[in-house]
Amino acid sequence: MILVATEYCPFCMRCILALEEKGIKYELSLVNLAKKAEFPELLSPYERVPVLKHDGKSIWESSVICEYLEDICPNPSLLPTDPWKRANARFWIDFCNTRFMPTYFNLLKSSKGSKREILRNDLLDHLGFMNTAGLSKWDHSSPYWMGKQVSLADFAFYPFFERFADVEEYRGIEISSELKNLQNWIETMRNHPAIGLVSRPRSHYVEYFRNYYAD
Ligand SMILES: N[C@@H](CCC(=O)N[C@@H](CS)C(=O)NCC(=O)O)C(=O)O
Repeated sequence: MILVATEYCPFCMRCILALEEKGIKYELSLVNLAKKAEFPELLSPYERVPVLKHDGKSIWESSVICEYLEDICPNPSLLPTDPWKRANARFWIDFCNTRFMPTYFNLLKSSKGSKREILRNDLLDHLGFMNTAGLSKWDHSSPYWMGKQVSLADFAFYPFFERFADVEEYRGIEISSELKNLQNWIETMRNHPAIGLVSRPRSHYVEYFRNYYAD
């Protein structure tokens, strides 16, 4: 199994986390997207990575790749067994893909001005919603997004909190100390074994993203 990926890609990180958590043997093929015209066969139909190559077939889109990994390797499971909880995990993955992530990247790409302020407030609203609607139902003995077990919902969101220094440092976003559930979840994830394999210090992201996002 080969995962075609690129550095600093939160979507690729989701797949790496699922592969690592499941203990699946894979090869990581890192590509340089600046030269993507040279390897169209390695990209998705949308000309993106990650792409998973397995048994001569290709699978695209990080959320789909993660569900595929769940299908071919159900143990350890990264989705709850209860159908409602399973649906709930998928709701949060959808929220991450359709609300949280676009706001996050639009804020980073925005130039100074009122549009940036709107996006800043939108991202803060999303963080509040995640804190109260997503994470408030669990206590400290159930610290992951869906409870006691890490799941694909954790792996959908975490890559954005791994690099959160970019919105903090360059767009003035702060996770309020009142968002205790979110703070606890971030702490839990930072201590999760698979995260140790992909994480870098905050200062690394501040430096790396300076060229892209500093005004
Ligand atoms: N919805 C896709 C998004 C993947 C994506 O946007 N990947 C970026 C890298 S982080 C990419 O391949 N961009 C193509 C480019 O920069 O040319 C997924 O979840 O896999």
